[in-house]
Amino acid sequence: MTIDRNLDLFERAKRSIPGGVNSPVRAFRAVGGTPRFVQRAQGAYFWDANGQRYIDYIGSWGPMILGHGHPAVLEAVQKAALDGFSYGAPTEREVQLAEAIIAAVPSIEMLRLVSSGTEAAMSAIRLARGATGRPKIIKFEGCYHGHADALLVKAGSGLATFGYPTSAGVPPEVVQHTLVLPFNDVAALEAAFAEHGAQMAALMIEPIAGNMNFVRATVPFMRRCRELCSQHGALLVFDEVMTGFRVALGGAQSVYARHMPGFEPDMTVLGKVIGGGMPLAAFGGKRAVMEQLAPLGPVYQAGTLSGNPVATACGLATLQEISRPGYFDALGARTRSLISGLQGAAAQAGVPFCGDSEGGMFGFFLLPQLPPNYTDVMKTNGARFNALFHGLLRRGVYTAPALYEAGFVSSAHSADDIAATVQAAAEAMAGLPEA
Ligand code: KE4
Repeated sequence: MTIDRNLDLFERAKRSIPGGVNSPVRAFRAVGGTPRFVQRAQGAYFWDANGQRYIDYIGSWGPMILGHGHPAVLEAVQKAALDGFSYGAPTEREVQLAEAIIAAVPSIEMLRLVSSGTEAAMSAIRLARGATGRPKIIKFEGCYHGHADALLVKAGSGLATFGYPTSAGVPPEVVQHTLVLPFNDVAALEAAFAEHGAQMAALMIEPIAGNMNFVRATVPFMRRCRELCSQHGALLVFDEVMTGFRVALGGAQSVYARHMPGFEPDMTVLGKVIGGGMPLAAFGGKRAVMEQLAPLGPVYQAGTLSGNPVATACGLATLQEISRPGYFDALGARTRSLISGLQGAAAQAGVPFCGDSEGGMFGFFLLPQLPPNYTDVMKTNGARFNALFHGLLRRGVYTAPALYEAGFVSSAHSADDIAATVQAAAEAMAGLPEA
């Protein structure tokens, strides 16, 4: 009888780590089954505890845009580690990384490096409140900005009422200033600003919402976000932890600027790709706002490992590789070929399917058309999604273990990997349970 080392490790892990994982989505609770414990990864692949190879469309939830173990990144990390792991003092490489990010994202004049997207988003909210002297913030249903208390909120009863905590341990008064609105709903947005505009510090949004799979903010909706923030003196904060340096070198904001010349958010939150797989994130924006941060200004923010010298080496080497001419054109074409291949397989199997992608980020739905908001995303038949997930997994294709998560293609994914994935999907779709 063959031993399943993933199962053994999962049972062992559950004895010392809550749920056996260090982040909930890894536990496969939404899709069922046993999480794959990764032994090693290289390029577009990882191998699990049983030695089974998978084509990896998660890539650490976005950071591994070059694929695992890119030689130039590996060399940079190995070299940096020899010079020391952490100093708690400034280094030249932090300045180089800040300059590289600022060069790629024109809306950012200054930034602060931190260690996670949660920390970056939390700090951006505090800074927005400190800079404006206002308490209230808007977020959108289906958008996730990390697990800071003020952002663990679900929509209130009425559209313009404040939210309720989504987690135990968050007292209602902590989220009393957080308004949760439906994504892509201009009327709800206008009502919220009409009622609370004078108190509004910030509107935080995932421009392409990867935490409800892949839902774009429409251009008219994004235009109103920008207009209403400007009109009421609130800061428009783009959470580009997932989309930054993933959908384009300039992030999703550069995609919107193509439709609205001159479009810029006031602040941007970054993570994932800028660390290249090491713990590193950032938040940045206009100088006048950023200079409100300690030690210059009254808004406190700090971190022992912020700007860590090994992480900045990893991030800088990653950004250098993805800044090469034509990198995103090629990555975008490869990702589109995956979506069109899956669409063809679904049509062949008579399965309702739609998908979308931008750069190296994609999403697909077992729905006839792209959903504009979280309510519609969740109309997906969960049993069918889970059957497809496991059908792909059994065939060595690792996609997101939840229907509200996005997928990621790296520049290490070959045309053959895409073809193998489409073939696996065609076989898996042929046997899906009825909707
Ligand atoms: P972290 O604290 O996990 O580094 O970043 C939080 C965060 C902030 N903003 C956006 C848009 C994000 O997508 C994330 C984290 N993304 C999830 C995937 N949906 C990370 C995976 C996980 O939670 O394990």
